[in-house]
Amino acid sequence: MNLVSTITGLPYVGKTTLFNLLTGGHAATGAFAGAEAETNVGVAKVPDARVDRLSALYAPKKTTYAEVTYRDLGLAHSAQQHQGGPSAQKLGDLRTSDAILHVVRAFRDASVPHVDATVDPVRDLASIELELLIADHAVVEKRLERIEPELRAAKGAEREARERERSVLRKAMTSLEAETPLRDLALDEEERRAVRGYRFLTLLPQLVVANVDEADVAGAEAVLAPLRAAAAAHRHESVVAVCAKLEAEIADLEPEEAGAFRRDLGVTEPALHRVIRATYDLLGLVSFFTVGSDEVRAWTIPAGTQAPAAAGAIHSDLERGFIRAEVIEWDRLLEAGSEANAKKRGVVRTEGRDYVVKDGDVLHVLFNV
Ligand SMILES: Nc1nc2c(ncn2[C@@H]2O[C@H](COP(=O)(O)OP(=O)(O)OP(=O)(O)O)[C@@H](O)[C@H]2O)c(=O)[nH]1
Ligand SMILES: [Mg+2]
Repeated sequence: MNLVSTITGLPYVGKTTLFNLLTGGHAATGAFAGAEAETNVGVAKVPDARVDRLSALYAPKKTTYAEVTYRDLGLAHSAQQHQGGPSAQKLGDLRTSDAILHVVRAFRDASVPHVDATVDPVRDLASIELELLIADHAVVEKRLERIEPELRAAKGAEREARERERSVLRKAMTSLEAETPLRDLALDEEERRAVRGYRFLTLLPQLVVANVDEADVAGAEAVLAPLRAAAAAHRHESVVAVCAKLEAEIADLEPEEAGAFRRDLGVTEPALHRVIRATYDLLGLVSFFTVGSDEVRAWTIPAGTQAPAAAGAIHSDLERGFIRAEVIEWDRLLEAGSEANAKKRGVVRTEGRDYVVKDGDVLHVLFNV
């Protein structure tokens, strides 16, 4: 699956700095750089030590990591008079995302201006959230008006579908009027389907990235506690801290120097890794692998996916003609040293259509079309 995560947030909070870090890009940064600019788009490889280890074992022609597409799209809030709120086009771009990566400024550095004069991450989080609530509210309001004449004209199954839609929209309206994002509504599968086409913004999972000061990277908890509390009030929302400026400096170093620098700071891994992993966790995604001398590759599926659908992530033929899958956990394969040896040891399992693929499984799909 091709995941799209959109980086958003107020002006000058470090969105483009983070975007460059995640995607290895070189988009222009600096306060005011992106306020009116185009949306940057780039791809991040999902770092995965398991892929590295499997690749070392197979020495394949090609090693393919999972990927996440990141977009960098700034939003102003309505109270900023010179901006007049987010444009319809930007909101439209946001609607086609799988997740929102909301950057909030926690760094104090007075040399970078703040649109609301003071540094207050919890306030900023709420102010962008409010723009998204307003945008969804406008969609629901318009649709509720139009659905009435449609309902009067509709019959049978069509009428039932419209009635279901109206009932979900009314629930959504109540939620939005209480300034509660739609992801907090416990919609069942049928209700979700009824409103899927509207691509509500507050239905998207949200990863909050607190861009902290250099001084706070090792002990970011004090800065994070109020943000975590704000995020914990909602479903499908979580918080990670990074210091984008520092990470950008480290990214320019040679790997050895970078490692030593990180150790001095007490940071164990690049922010990139934590941000991407948090995105996966938030979206409930897992990885499985395929291996061979041609290619070692990671594939992304929602947790709980059964073997045929997982095979379909590789190719639709594999889903259509699915017979069975040979499965082994990635670390057991490494222990065994080869598939042949793993089979001899009896650690390769044969699984059928009902098997739920686990994070870290190595799959070999047998199929017939
Ligand atoms: N001190 C400090 N400065 C930062 C940090 N992250 C970004 N900056 C600075 O803040 C300014 C804005 O950074 P950008 O990455 O361009 O922010 P942006 O959100 O993309 O800004 P616009 O696109 O213009 O809205 C730049 O001068 C960055 O160097 C940080 O963690 N600490
Ligand atoms: Mg920018």
